[in-house]
Amino acid sequence: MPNVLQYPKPYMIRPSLHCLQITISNPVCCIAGSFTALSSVPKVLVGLLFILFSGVAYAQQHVPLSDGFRLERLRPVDGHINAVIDTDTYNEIDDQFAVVYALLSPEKINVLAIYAAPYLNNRSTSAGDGMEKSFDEINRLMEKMGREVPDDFVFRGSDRFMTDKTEPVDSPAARDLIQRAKEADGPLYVLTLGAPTNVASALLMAPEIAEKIVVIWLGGKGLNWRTASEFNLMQDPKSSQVLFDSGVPLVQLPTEPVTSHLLTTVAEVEYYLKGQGEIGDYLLEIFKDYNHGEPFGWSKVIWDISAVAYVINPGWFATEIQHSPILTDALTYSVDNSRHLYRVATYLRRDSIFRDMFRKIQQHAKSP
Ligand SMILES: [Ca+2]
Repeated sequence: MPNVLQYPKPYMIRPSLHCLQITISNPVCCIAGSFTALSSVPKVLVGLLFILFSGVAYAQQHVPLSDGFRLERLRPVDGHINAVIDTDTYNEIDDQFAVVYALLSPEKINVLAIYAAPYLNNRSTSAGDGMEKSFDEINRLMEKMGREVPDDFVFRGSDRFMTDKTEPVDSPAARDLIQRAKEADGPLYVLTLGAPTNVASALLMAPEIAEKIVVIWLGGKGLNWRTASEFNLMQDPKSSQVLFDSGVPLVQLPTEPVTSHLLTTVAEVEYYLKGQGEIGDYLLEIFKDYNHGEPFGWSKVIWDISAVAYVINPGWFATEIQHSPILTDALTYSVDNSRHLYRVATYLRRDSIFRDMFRKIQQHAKSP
């Protein structure tokens, strides 16, 4: 007979689903599970308390915000907001649309600063090179919009990805975000359009800014997808884990199956943007240049405009409040219903978003 059957049944702790979920995130619960072998009531009670407080401690190890406070910050955006944009602008061609769209929406968004984010793909030789190319592209966009770049408006970000989720990458962007967050009267929205290295680093360098910012992140896949992995998340898994673990008020806009609806075509972009000022022609040019293959029947997702559209009109999105997932090292989601809450999008209205963006670029071209 196995020894376990000899223990008195009244004192056994059957591992509940809740305990198993905590065990995933906190190995100390495995120790707590060993109390199954104990045979006195007080020890069992101590074990239960240990399990309970272990879970609470994990959920709050980064930022001691209450879910009430977090839910208030996660309410759909209403009215005029202050925002910064964190963008890997040159990694492909969608950040450019997003930056222009945000700057042409002053009725809703007061853009305080733009941060260059790192990326590494066939349009860069390293994460740092990608950040530099993004920095140049932000300034190019400003020039083509006929805008002078104010001092302290465009900042270089991380020159590398995080290698450990306790070690931030210091950068002018991370420092500016910390300073602006600390000085902000109301919530500062951080429109995060790439690998979240800059934002996660700022949260590690100054965890208290979680009380002052709301992160709107285009990244990861939907919670029911077979993997969480996509370009923004997989480039810097450590910073992505920080975002999900930190407790910062977070709105996730997944790629598939949500922002993947933001498809457009050469025919459509040409119809609405050709001849619509220097910036309209530039956006058309980079859109057409992006496809070096067969353009017949081709469409392209302009992912990043989702984060801008969300703060302009959250009514264009369907969202849910969920427990923040655990992003595993295998880049899958794990569930722990003792974790803090966040908001995740499940659907968006593609036509309303493109209609608003195309209209604003046309109006800009007509303005003196
Ligand atoms: Ca991007």
